[in-house]
Amino acid sequence: MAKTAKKAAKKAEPKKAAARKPAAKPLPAKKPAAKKPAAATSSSSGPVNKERFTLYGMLGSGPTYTVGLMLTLSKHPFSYFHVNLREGQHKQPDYVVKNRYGQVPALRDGQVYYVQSAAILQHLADELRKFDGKTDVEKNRIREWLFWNWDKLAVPVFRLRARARGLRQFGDEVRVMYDTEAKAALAMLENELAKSEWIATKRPTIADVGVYGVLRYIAEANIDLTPYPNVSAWKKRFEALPGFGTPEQILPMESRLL
Ligand SMILES: N[C@@H](CCC(=O)N[C@@H](CS)C(=O)NCC(=O)O)C(=O)O
Repeated sequence: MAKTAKKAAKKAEPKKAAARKPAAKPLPAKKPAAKKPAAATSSSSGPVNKERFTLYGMLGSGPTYTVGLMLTLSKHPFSYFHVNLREGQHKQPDYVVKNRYGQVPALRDGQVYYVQSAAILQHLADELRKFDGKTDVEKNRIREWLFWNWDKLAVPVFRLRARARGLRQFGDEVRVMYDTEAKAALAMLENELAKSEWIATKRPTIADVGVYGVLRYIAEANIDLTPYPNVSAWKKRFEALPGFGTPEQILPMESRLL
């Protein structure tokens, strides 16, 4: 591991020592070890704690971008730890304790690591009260779209993109299958966006963030959005949201500690 990355890893680690202190030890003047860190309680109305979040990921990763985008749109600063997938850092024991699936992204919030970008979006929306649903019906609709995104859209788009970048090899038959699946998902989305400006509610939510995190890469999957004018218009609307940034603007090439 490079020197800067080692330093970054050390700083990004939550302070485990305090949490491991035996509860029975008499320390009346100090806070109880198990207390939730103040960092984990800040919300949209509370003070911003810039040490609260560390995002583990890499620049080329769509799911990492999705999480970085959500934090940026929510105007919440975060530290960033670059995970070197080429060197297999995501399969090393010190990373697998953060993400049991051996994938990026992972998000540290206080002392807890969250994984799976859709689940991370949900956690951030609940905690920061941004881009969230305001009623149970809205929350459920948002969840529905997040599941749909990974079920129907993300997999074919990311597989096609990986093939185009030489990261995955499969033949033309499989390529056509993914292309057909991606276009069927786009047609569905096109139809929905004829009825509403945003995907799940009348406001932008994490459903939009999750879907944008895939459609950002649609051209790299060699799919033209021209036949989907509602999707194209929604994409432009999303890019005009305050705080929006491209992957290159949001994710650094190297670790960055706040
Ligand atoms: N469903 C996961 C997908 C994460 C994922 O596919 N990450 C890729 C990078 S974009 C990865 O870590 N690949 C390495 C591997 O799966 O071994 C999420 O949304 O977080």
